[in-house]
Amino acid sequence: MDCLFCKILAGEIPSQKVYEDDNVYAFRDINPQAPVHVLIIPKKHIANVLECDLQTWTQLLQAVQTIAAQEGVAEDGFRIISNCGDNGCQSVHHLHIHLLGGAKLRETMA
Ligand code: DGP
Repeated sequence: MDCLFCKILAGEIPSQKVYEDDNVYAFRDINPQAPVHVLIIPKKHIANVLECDLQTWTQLLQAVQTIAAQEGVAEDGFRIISNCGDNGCQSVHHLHIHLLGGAKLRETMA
């Protein structure tokens, strides 16, 4: 399967690791939209939100909590986004959560 994030998981493409456990990997976005911009992905290939099972969601959201604390954004706040499909402007078809923070974000989301 020709998946960019599977290649990052396999170490074929370098990434700046932020967090890893048995099921989840997180790394810095190559094109950061905020001082903290982390991508949180499941290690198993899941295309998008529509295909995600509850166990994986739980694992991803637990990682969000850990990473927010680790990155120092838990207290002041942050935003998580998962783009899905064409209208959602998903460009990489391996489920990922964007965690954005470290500054006041725009109030608009679309
Ligand atoms: P989305 O548009 O929601 O599918 O987000 C994909 C994100 O992936 C986008 O913010 C840029 C990021 N990205 C694309 N290629 C790479 C890469 O090779 N390395 C890293 N670290 N991030 C990447």
